[in-house]
Amino acid sequence: MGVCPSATMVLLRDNFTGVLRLWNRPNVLTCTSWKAPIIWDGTFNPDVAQREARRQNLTIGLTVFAVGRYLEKYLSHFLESAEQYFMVGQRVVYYVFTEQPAAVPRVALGPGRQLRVEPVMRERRWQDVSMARMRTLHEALGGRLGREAHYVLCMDVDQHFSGLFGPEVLADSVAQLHAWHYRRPRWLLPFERDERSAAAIAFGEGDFYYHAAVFGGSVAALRRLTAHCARGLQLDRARGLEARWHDESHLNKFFWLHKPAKVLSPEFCWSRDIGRRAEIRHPRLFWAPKEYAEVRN
Ligand code: 2GW
Ligand code: MN
Repeated sequence: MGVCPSATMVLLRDNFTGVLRLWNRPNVLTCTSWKAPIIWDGTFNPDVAQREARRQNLTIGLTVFAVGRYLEKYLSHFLESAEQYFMVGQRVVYYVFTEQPAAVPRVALGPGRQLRVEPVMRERRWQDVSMARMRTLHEALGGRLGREAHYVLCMDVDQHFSGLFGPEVLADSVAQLHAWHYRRPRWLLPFERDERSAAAIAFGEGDFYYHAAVFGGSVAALRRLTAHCARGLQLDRARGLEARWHDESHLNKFFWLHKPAKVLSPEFCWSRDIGRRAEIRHPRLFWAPKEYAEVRN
């Protein structure tokens, strides 16, 4: 990994990031070949991003699905940690999608922060729970969520915040580097390779492998993203196919075709199971330990 020579330029042009601490980060890739910043701790000034977001009077949405056992198991910790670390000082609206609205924990919310519960149906297979999110998000973005938020982050629920996760992450479209794959050579990335799938990415294609546990952007950009992914999932289903990593495979195809405007380093969604890495200074979000046997049906 090398320093992108134009990282300074990119950061200067970006309203949501500062340049003050850029040079603390010599050993990681800080911009993509299409000149989007890859943000690492030390490459942005959170105070500049904070002030800029306040000046624009932004409302930031955070969507999360909590269906079946995932509700009792993960939702409180996710929301309580979000109250502590997510977009502190901004106007925030949480959208919790669940089939058990009455069971949503009552988390004390700070000023300017709201929580809305959106009822969804329960899917039979866990793959369908995960994949149905794209269609549901698309509809929500076309409704109240889309009217009240300027930017939206869409996240998995089986994780919790561990550090400030602020407006420095905002951009028209935002993708998350996958913690397990960011150091791997391109041919080893787990893209869908079956050419018959709408999510197919050929060998020699694909920029990075992105994690579907965190993605975001403006409402308009997310409408396009969710439409693309929902359509791809539907096309595959009609052909009796299911991509290797479900909705995540389609998300990766979308970001290959429509490059993200900002990329988050793995610090923004880290797994403790990976162990210590010199470049991971300040994890902002941790995966919950995987207990598939317990929660998968
Ligand atoms: C999912 C799988 C197996 C059993 C249950 C569920 C499940 C997921 C569920 O019962 N209830 C539920 O609300 N979910 C939601 O879907 C929840 O928000 C969860 O975080 C999300 C994705 O499922 P998860 O976190 O178990 O999958 P991961 O962590 O392996 O996720 C990656 O791959 C997925 C596709 O296989 C998605 O693309 C996900 O965004 C990725 O992070
Ligand atoms: Mn997850």
